[in-house]
Amino acid sequence: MQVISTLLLLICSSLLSANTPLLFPNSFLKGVAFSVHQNGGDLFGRSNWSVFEQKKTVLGTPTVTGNQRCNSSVGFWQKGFEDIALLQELGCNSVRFSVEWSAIEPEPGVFNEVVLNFYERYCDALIAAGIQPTVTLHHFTHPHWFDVIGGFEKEINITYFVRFCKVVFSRLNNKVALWYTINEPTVYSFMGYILGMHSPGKTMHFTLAGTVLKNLLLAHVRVYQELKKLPGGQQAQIGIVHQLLRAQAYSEWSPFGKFTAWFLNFCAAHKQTKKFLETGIFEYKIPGIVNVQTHCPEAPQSYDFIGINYYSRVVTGITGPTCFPNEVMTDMEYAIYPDGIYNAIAEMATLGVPMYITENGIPDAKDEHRAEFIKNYLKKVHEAVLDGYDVRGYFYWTLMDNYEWDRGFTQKFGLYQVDLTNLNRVLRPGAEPFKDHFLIANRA
Ligand code: GCO
Repeated sequence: MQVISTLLLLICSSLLSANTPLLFPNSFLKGVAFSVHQNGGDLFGRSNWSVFEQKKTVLGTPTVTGNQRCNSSVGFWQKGFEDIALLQELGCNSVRFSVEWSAIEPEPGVFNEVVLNFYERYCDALIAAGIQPTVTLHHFTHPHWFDVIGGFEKEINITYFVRFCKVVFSRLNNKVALWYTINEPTVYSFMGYILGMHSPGKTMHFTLAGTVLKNLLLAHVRVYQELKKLPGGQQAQIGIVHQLLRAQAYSEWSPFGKFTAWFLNFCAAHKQTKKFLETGIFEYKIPGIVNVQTHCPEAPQSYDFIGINYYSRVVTGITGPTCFPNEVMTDMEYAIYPDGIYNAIAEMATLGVPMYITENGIPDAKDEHRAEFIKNYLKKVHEAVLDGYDVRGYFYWTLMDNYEWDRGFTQKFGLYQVDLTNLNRVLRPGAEPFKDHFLIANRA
């Protein structure tokens, strides 16, 4: 069956010219991704990020650009239900969002029924609108009380995360198509413990960075195992979301560029994470500086799929991140690099499970390059599907402009532009290829 539908798709696609819509298989998930903290802020002011954004960096500057506060961000808790119409307008058949641990369990062991009920109703409303919910259990935020007892710095604390996940899973499982345990463990560890730019803002703590990454990966395995034992667990699709980030030197002749690329590759820990998922062996070491290791034999059997977050590569020049000639830079430190998404898919395919692009997007305040970005990246994803890679969905980051962590509201990733004075959402022209160029076969 799979072969026949791929062949049909291949024939249809080759008959279509470059400007006609890309046709994806009818079971393909077309969605957008967001995290509830980034879109709705901290409901009770009890999360790690509410504490972090009040702090100063090691240089004494505010932790968030312009000393901005997330507050209620772009109003998810108030407008989430009406925003479902925006998903429909884009032609989404799925969405990826997170559950907010600090709102659901504001005190250890005390679960907030109103918030759990909100999520239940939100999932029901999505399903009624023809949109399959997919849920991230940890997307950078958690209750401040969890940090007070050491957060993911202590392996023993994994048990609190497991308890939270079990409560959420038991409430929502029959409504959720995909469960993502943890969003980007590598980014959490790198940004939080080496660069100090994300919560908890610790800088150059290599051993803690390795320990936290190890514990997040172990937490993923534990959550997977525990959820599988619950009613509905065997049928549930549970995976992890990994940011596939690679750095490369602009010039082979620049020792600085080469060193920075090596350093970034070590800290962004793609290799270490992939090896853990493949073999269960975790090794995070630089002789004389850091040595964190573990072996978890169950890891290779602990994911039903892999979520891939892919934006671009980092090119290290003499004065900082740069791009190659003829490449176009985005508003952040990376260029538009569509070939990279194909390579990422090909590389992660060796894990032997279905793949979902769980994030891909462009910060582009002027909306100059968004259409080109989406078109070219989607083309590569489509090519990968035609080449037989088992990619089952694509989620654009993100639905609307939101709070971009340490950068506050300065980065504009949204398909919808948000006016921060009145929270009006307006579809950007650059969203067109996502809306009209990316079609699911049975809708064509
Ligand atoms: C991440 C997160 C998102 C970001 C997005 C844009 O990769 O840091 O998953 O929360 O907002 O990637 O940078």
